[in-house]
Amino acid sequence: MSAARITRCRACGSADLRPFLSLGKTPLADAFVEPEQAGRHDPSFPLEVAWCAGCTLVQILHEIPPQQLFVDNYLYFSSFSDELLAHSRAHAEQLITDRRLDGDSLVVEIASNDGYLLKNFVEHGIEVLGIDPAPGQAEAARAIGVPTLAQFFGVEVARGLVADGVRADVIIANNVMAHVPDLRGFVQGMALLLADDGVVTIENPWVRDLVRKGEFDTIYHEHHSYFSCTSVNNLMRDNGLSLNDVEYFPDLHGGTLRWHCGRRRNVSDRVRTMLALEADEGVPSLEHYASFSQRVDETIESLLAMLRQRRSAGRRIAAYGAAAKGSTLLNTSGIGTELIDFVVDRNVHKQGLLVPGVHIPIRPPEALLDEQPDDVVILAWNFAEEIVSQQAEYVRRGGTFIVPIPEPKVIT
Ligand code: JHZ
Repeated sequence: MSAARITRCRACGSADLRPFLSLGKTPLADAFVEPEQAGRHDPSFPLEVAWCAGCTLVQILHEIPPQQLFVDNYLYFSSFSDELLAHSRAHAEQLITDRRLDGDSLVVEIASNDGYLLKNFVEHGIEVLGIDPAPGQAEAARAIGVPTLAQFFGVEVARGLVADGVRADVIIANNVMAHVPDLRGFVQGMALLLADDGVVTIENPWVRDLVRKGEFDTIYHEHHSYFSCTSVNNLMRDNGLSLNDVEYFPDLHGGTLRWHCGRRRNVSDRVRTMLALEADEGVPSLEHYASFSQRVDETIESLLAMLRQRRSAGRRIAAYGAAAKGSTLLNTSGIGTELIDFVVDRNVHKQGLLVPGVHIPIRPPEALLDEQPDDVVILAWNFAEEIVSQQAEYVRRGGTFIVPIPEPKVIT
């Protein structure tokens, strides 16, 4: 298995890509390892990030075939976070009201995972179609009544659906656009599938917050692109959609934007304000990213110093959340079982396996009360509040939670 290095921007085709950060070589963040393979050295691939002078899109340069990322090695199930489920329900209810959806409407979700979002429309008698190539997740979605096409979405799939007479009133693409190597085909496919007066809503972490809050661990091979409002505006305009509205969710996945797009141009003041804010802060420029590499080094050094100091004082350390970002943090920092005994995670599909690269064992959350480690590093820091409230008993018994990002900090 090898990673191909791209030479042209995946959004605008420019050959002027300027690298600004290298995270070395890391294993695939969701390629969890069977305990029998503990002795092996996992394949790892360069993780290098660049800015495009043509359209300002931030992107990684090495591409792993999507089949390996999302079919062969993908145990992420969306339904393990109550906060994400609540956010998704609110999103569905807002769409039902704003778009006056009813039994004659069709909602398509790309990367519908285990049906965590579409199930809300099904409850209201609205027709849905999920599209997701991950076999276990597609199966779980079907089992709860969400019809799902187990495929990668792109212009070909859209053409096939349109040929069958399918047109979507709403297309939802949450946390998937970053995963797509052929961005233009992806957006053109959505433009094709969308009804004339339909809406596309797209959510993705905001690259402005990634930099501002030092969220370097969200950079891994699954995430080909890191979006700003400016780069999304360019991408939509060039591929048959118009960016018409934008919402900001500061706490979701470290800071998420929801872009509303349509076939017709109807641009809101919120879009103009957001584009102006990004221009003011310099988000579209290369200078914005110039000192990021140094910031990453500083975060890693202070996390290592903190954990080593606590470990040498005799404290036992565990971690919470076998998240993809956790794999990235541990591998880029070189933190293994010499510092962290085990990681806990609610996702039953990950329990019993080892974190890629560093091979720390993954156990159910109950292990925190069984073992009562002194410190727990929250690798899924985006859900820190939810996790700490679930683990009130661990804290009551004297346990300590640490968040690693933006700076390592004890929070309980
Ligand atoms: P979480 C995934 O990244 C993968 P990850 C993907 N590439 C992507 O883009 C983002 O999501 C959006 C567990 N957990 O969601 C569940 C508990 O155990 O931050 C997950 O394994 N108990 C598609 O993997 C992990 O933590 C809990 O109470 O970085 C969180 O992973 C909660 C809330 C979560 O995404």
